[in-house]
Amino acid sequence: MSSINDPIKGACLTRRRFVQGVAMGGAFAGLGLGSSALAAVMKQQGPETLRGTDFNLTIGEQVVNFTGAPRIGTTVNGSLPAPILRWREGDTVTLKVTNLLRETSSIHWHGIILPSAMDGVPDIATGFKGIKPGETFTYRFPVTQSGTYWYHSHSGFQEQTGLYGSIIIDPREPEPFTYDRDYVVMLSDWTDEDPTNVYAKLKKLSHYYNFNERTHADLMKDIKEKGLTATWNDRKMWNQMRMSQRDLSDVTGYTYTFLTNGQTPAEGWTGLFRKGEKIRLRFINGSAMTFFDVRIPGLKMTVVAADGQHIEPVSVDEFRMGVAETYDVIVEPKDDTAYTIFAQDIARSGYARGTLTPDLSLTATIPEMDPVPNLGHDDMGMNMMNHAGHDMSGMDHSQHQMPDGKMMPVCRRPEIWI
Ligand SMILES: [Cu+2]
Repeated sequence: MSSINDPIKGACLTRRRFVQGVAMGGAFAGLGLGSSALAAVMKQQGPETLRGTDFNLTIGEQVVNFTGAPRIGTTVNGSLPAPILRWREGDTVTLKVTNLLRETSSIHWHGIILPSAMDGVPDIATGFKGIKPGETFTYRFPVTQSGTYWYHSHSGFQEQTGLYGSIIIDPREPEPFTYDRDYVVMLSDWTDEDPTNVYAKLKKLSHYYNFNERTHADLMKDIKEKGLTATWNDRKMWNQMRMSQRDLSDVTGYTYTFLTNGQTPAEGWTGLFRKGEKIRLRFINGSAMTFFDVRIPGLKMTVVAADGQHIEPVSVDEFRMGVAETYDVIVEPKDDTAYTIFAQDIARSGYARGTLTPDLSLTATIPEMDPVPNLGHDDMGMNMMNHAGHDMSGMDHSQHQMPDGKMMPVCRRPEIWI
């Protein structure tokens, strides 16, 4: 049932396809804005917010440039990340999704409770075979929940190449906390490489992007500190699993540029505030492969929701986000100071960065990355399902049936390359 092989066949983003994609990007010029102009708009503003009950979303290709080298990204309405969708609990939303790619596409509404036929995972959602090139699929479903969620392609490597966006659902009833303004902080990972190549390299050599494997010197140090028997037993367990304590990420900053709302660490994304305000930050890990450790030096974060669900508020200095998770936190800057939102990848190979500031002329220091952590055996626990229900083992768990007969979507994620 595992569909590990499908995405290779389905994606086929060959070099030639990229070249074709450039021509495709040119087609956007006909819409009034050249692709470079659109890219410039995106850089300044991040994704736009679409509100209401009726949405037209067009999946296409677009020239993007995150590293100095132009590449083709997968976009929605010319935007990477895709537009922020703002719904209202209790409404019925209609989303007409048109696929201008040359391959089948799909949009899966992550964490949204809906009828199976609307779930958007090809061959899993009832009767849904994906959206063929040139076709429009109309999703329509009642919005029965509130909170921070996201959506993404469930076809080929389109999520890795940019097809992901945020969903904010405003609640009918007041929430158990207040805030003055809110921002989406969408973290993601971009690679200039063709994801098909990244995948192929990992199939051949799973450590390809991991430069932090433990060395002989580490071994001698362990023996000195823990003694030979303890070290031996420890290593034996890792070796039996054919893993190591440094198996933090299969794909790292060696190929990835980590993005905050589509902005590179060099540019950074900026959110403005007024001193004394309570700011709700809606963190979403929309990456294909990356776990992030998130902190804002100088600010306590009060986590008020996880994966869209209210939780008993907890105040933290840092939290770890798995792929596809969302966390809502509230921060209250007391000074007219700029703060860095710092999201290091778990392997410390890079970071995503944003700034919260009362004044665009202020800058905040960017901290050094922390040392590479070693995993404990618990971190590699036999439960390979991450917090959001994403299967980290590459197996296919499709959907869960809810008590009322509705399907609670759980992503099948061939794009997680483990
Ligand atoms: Cu998902």
